[in-house]
Amino acid sequence: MHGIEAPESPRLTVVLAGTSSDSHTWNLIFLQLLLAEQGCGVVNLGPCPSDRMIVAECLRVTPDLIVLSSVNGHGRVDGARVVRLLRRLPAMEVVPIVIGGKLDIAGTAGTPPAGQVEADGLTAAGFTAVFGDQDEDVRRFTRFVASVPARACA
Ligand code: B12
Repeated sequence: MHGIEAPESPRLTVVLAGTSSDSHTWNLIFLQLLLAEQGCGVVNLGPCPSDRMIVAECLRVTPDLIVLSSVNGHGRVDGARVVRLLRRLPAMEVVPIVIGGKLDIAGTAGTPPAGQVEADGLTAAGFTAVFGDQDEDVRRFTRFVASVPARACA
């Protein structure tokens, strides 16, 4: 996806993606703008990227942060699968990887306490942090992004 101004010297490089089954797009535009506002350069893989594409782009870009977004409610399954693939790679062992949005089809959205089971499952699969779809989740995400250090070798 193109057309959103990136900062000239990004503080962080972020790979942003939907999940393989998820065709929702405005969530990704929203997150790209939010991340750009925080001084991040964003490689937006768009909706429905295959797991293979996410893995290949993360290896190519070597981002400071990977952000997955789920809106169709399958993030709990699709996200867990792709984070396990990423965490198997030595280059992706310690990179912060987060997921947020609507993580299940019941609308519990990963927000504790209602979404604690989803959040715990996704953290156990390898995510550094899990966010729901509420305004408070977006605020928490913004604080999280501000706390991520750029890689020392960048
Ligand atoms: C537009 C839309 C579509 C369009 C998408 C077009 C496009 N190119 O984007 C189309 C028609 C394709 C579509 C299809 C489907 N949709 Co739809 N869709 C919507 C709708 C109306 C708006 C979504 C939107 O664009 N919102 C605007 C963006 C900016 O907000 P957002 O996506 O909600 O993202 C916010 C948060 O979720 C959060 N967030 C998201 N990701 C992340 C990540 C992080 C890290 C953080 C912190 C926060 C965060 O922040 C964002 C801003 O607040 C919603 C209902 C609604 N009013 O929300 C349903 C909705 C999302 N769709 C839904 C469903 C079920 C489907 C389908 C399965 C329907 C079907 N049976 O075919 C398919 C799924 C297709 C697929 N393969 O994914 C459900 C999801 C239910 C759930 N997950 O619990 C919703 C909620 C409708 C409903 N009430 O049932 N959809």
